[in-house]
Amino acid sequence: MKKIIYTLLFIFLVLSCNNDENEIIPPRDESDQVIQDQNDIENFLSTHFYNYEEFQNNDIIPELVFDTISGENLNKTPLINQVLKQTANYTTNEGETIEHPIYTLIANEGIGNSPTMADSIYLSYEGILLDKTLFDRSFAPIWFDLTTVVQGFREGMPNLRPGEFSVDSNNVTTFKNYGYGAIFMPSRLAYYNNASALIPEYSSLIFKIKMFLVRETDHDGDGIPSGEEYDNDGNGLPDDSDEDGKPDYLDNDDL
Ligand SMILES: [Ca+2]
Ligand SMILES: [Ca+2]
Ligand SMILES: [Ca+2]
Ligand SMILES: [Ca+2]
Repeated sequence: MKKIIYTLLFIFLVLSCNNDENEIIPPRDESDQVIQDQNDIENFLSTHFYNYEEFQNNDIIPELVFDTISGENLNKTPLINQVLKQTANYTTNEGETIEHPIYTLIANEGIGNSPTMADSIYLSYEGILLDKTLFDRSFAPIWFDLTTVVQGFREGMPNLRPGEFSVDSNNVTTFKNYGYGAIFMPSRLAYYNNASALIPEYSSLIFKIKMFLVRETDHDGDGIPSGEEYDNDGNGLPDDSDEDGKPDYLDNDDL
């Protein structure tokens, strides 16, 4: 009996030691990771192009496709010459603010007014890794409240513009002239060290987005659009002017 107890105790100790080891790996330093992510993204953008010729010569908006610049495609213009580069601030738990690049490709311009970072968008999306593995997609258009998505998605979205739609006699809705593009974001503006089944930790992500509609929001109903009170100091976090723990866009007595 004693032997069994000692054996169980030993197994318990081994298991708990292993758990400790798993728990003490701290996340990587954000300032180091962003350099690596920027290199990886810019390498992708320099070695790939998109089917821009199809977008130019087509009444119907084609699907956005990335391919490598090689062989018969050696003369194609690389994405790096076509994307818009901006920086977004990421604020760490310690309060340090670190600049992160976001790259946006606009393949089709769109016609409506761009959303703010806090609006709701009706869109289709496809998420891929830098090795072009698909990790997520919408099978039908979906409404997204931009305050609930990853920072890179939220901060890149105001570069795109929505389109227009018509409904035919069979109640089928058709969208046209919508904004279509892609956002390339470093891992800290996506899921960072939170790996999931299809997204390894520290993955930079690419989202292809068709922006169909934009709906302005006023989450707290105080008459101030959420976009105007979301992140005016630009630190990547929702502002909280009266420091009561409720961000301005959810606080109807903040001013
Ligand atoms: Ca408001
Ligand atoms: Ca802020
Ligand atoms: Ca507040
Ligand atoms: Ca408010």
